[in-house]
Amino acid sequence: MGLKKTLSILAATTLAVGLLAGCSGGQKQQNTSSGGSGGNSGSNVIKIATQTPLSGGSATLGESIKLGAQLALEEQKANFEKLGFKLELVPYDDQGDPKKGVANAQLIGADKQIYGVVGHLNSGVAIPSSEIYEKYSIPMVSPANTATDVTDRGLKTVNRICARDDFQGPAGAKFAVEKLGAKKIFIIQDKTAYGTGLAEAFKKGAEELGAQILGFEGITVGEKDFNGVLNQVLAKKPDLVYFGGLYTEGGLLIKQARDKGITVPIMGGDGLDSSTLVQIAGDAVKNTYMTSTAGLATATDAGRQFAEKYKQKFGKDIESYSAYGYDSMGVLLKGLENAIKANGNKLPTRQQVAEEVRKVQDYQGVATKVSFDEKGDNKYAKIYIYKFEEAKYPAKLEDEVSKQ
Ligand code: ABU
Repeated sequence: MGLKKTLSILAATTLAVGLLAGCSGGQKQQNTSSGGSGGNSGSNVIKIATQTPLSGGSATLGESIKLGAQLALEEQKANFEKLGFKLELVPYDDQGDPKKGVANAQLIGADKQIYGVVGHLNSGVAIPSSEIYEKYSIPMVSPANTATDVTDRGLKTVNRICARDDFQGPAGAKFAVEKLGAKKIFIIQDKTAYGTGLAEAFKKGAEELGAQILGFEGITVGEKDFNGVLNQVLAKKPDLVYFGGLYTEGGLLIKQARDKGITVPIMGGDGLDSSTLVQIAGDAVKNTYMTSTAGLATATDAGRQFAEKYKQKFGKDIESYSAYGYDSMGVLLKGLENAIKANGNKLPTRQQVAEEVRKVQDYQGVATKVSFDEKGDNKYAKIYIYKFEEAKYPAKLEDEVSKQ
C-alpha cells in the first residue's frame, strides 16, 4: 500500500472515531483544532461543558446535574454579554463509563472554545477524565465526586464542592455505631473507585468505634440478582448492612434483602441519594439510612425557590445533585468572570480561568457555600444523614455533620 493511501485511511479513521465519540451523547462535534491552554482568539463565544451520565443506570442523577448547570449558565448569559461574551453550554454524556468520559475529555480539550467542565457524577469516570482536563488546563468543578483520589492527586484544575468519602464514611460509621447501636456490620460494595473507597472509609470508622465487621463483599455494577451475597448476610446475622454503591444496584439489593427477611437497618452513602432509589425499592426502602453530601434543598428559602424554578423550566422535581450542578456552574462562572476582569475584559487563557476558579472564596450557592482549599476540596462541605421511614424521599434530616 502506498504512503498516500495509508495516510488517507488514517485520516478517515481518525475522523470516524472522533465523530463516533462525540455524537453518541447528542452533543455536536466541536471545533477540534489543536487544544492546549491558549485562548479562543477571534471569537466571543465561551463554552462550558457538562460531563455526566445522560443515559444508562445513573442517568437520573447525571441529568439532574446537567439541568442544574444549564439553569445557572442561562441565568448568567446576560451578565457575560455585558462583558462582551456569549456563553454556551455543551453537554456530554459520559454514560458512567471511564472510557467514554476520557474520549469526551479529549474532544473537550481539543475544542478551544471550551473553558470549563461541570462534572462528573461517577468518581471512577472523573479520575481518568480529569487527567485530560489537567493536560489542557481546563478547570473542572465537580458537584458529586466524593472519592478521595479525585483531589488527592494534586491536580491544579480539579475542584469539588461536595464532601469527600474519608469524611462521609466515618460520619456514617459514627451514626451507625453510636446512634443506631450497630455492633456487628456486614459491608457490601460495588467494586468502583467510589463504592470501594466509601465502604473502606466506613469500615475503618466503624472498627475504630469498636464495631465488628462480619463481611466485606463485592458486587458488580449492572448485576441484578444479589441472592448470593444476601445469603451470606443471612448466615452472619449482622445488626446493620452497609452498602457502598449507587442507587440502581442499591435499590435492588434493599428490595431483595427485605424479601429474604433481612429487617435490620441498611445504610448507604450519597450514591443512594436519588428519587429512583424509592422507585426501585418501593416499600422495602423503609429502615434504610443514607449519608449524603447533599442537604435537604427545600430546607431554605433559596433552595425552595430553586426547586420551583427548576420545576417550572424542566417540568421535573429536583434531585439531590440538581442544586450542586447549579452551584458548580455558578462557581465556575465566577472564576471565569474574575479571569476576564483580571485580563482587562479580554478573553483569558484556560489556565487563567483555572487559577481564578481555585481562588474563589466564600461563594454563596443555593446548596452550599464554597471556598476551595489547596487541593480543590470545599472547606464548607458537610454530610447530611437521612432515614427512609416510608416509600418516599425523606422530608427531614436525622443529622448534619460539619468538618471539625
Ligand atoms: N458520590 C456519589 C456519586 C458516585 C461517585 O462519586 O462516584
